Amino acid sequence: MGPYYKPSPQNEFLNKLRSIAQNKYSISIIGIVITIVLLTNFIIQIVLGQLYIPNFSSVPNTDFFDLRSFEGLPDGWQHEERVLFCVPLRDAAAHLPMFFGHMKNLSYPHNLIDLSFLVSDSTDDTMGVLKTHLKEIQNDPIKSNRFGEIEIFEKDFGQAIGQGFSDRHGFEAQGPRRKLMARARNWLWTVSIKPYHSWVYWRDADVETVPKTIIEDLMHHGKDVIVPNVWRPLPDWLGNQQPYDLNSWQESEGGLQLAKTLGEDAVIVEGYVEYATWRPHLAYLRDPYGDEEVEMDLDGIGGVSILSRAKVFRSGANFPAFSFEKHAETEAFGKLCKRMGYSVVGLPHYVIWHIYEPSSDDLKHMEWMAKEEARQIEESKLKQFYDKVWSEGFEDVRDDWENDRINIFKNTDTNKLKNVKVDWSDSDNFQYKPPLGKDKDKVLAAFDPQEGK
Ligand SMILES: Nc1nc2c(ncn2[C@@H]2O[C@H](COP(=O)(O)OP(=O)(O)O)[C@@H](O)[C@H]2O)c(=O)[nH]1
Ligand SMILES: [Mg+2]
Repeated sequence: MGPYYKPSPQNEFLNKLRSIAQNKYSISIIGIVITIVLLTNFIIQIVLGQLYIPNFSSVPNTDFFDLRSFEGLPDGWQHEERVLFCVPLRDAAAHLPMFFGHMKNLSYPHNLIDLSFLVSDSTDDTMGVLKTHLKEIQNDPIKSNRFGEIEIFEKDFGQAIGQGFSDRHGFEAQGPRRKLMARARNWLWTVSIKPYHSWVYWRDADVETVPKTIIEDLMHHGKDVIVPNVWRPLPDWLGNQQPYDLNSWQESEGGLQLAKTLGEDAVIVEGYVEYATWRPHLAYLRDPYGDEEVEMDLDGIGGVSILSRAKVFRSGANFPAFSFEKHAETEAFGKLCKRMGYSVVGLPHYVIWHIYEPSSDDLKHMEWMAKEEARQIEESKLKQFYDKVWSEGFEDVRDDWENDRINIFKNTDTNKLKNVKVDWSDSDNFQYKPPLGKDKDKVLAAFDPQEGK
């Protein structure tokens, strides 16, 4: 047995120090490890954009939205991004069956599309027809055909201009009409946009032909605001097809000069001779064989089919219902977005087709064509009748006479058959004997056979 060892107070103190030092060492190692783990986690969260998410599930009637999650990705459909689909409607009952035909075919996941309609100043049954179609599509046995949330708004703005083609497209009507449409559009998106919408898509009801992939086709360009080219079919007698939407254009020197000459409240409307701006129009740059992916920077845009990131609206863009840079509505929206630093783009070779509606002149011409056709039918009937009367009342002997004539003349007209030659050689020896008796005063006619040779 070894000697009993009683640690001295001095030794005890040293031992304590030693063990604390050992513990501290391990504590600091643990501390470093924890710090590294936390830091790594923090960095990963920053990179993935997932910082702290507060949980409000315990607070009744409370929703939390991290708005960074709804920025609008080029492949939004892969990220469950929701699209607010806005449709302004006025006297559109006749177009709705066609419109819903397109809606059924849309390839963007329907459950991610929220529909929003604004019905204004309609004299037809737009609301009733809308309801019928919505009822049908939302009760589709195939659930994937049904859309997300649907909202319908009704508000009249007192639109005084008729909804006929020539009423709407007359030059004088443009300013007031465009301002009023701008108000309608603003009412529509402001009441319907939700924090969870990443995109806003605007579509007119009267589009005749459009790819079912339209939303993805526009979205994958990853632009803040983007429009397709819009044309319309025409009847043969008008040349088959024509650019429709002249509101999508690039600013030009001519346009800027014109704007300077106009009053503060003036609204330039593109595509009218009254306002010659010489701007390049998206519509006219179409090449039917061109690459559909080609982009063109735009300043003004048309409203037939616009895809826009929702943040564009959230950050304050709208459809000016007043003169903004001498424009209003969608053209001014394009200009405003450009001013706000957003990308505004059009696709010259990617085309959708607006319906053909005859103008008043077209209608007049069509009326004339219909009358002309009826007249020609009547005329041909009359001709048939007279032909019949003629053939029955008179015997047509023209063919017989032709044959007779040949037969008669082949025996009488011998000129061609026989070459008549007169022998004048003995004429010089001709002895003239003056007549006698009652003819004695007669004289020979002065005739010289050589004369006129
Ligand atoms: N809410 C509302 N919608 C309208 C009004 N005017 C037209 N629309 C709708 O807006 C879209 C575009 O209108 P449209 O007359 O076809 O324009 P255009 O093709 O440029 O002449 C269509 O879906 C119309 O039904 C209006 O005053 N109020
Ligand atoms: Mg239209």
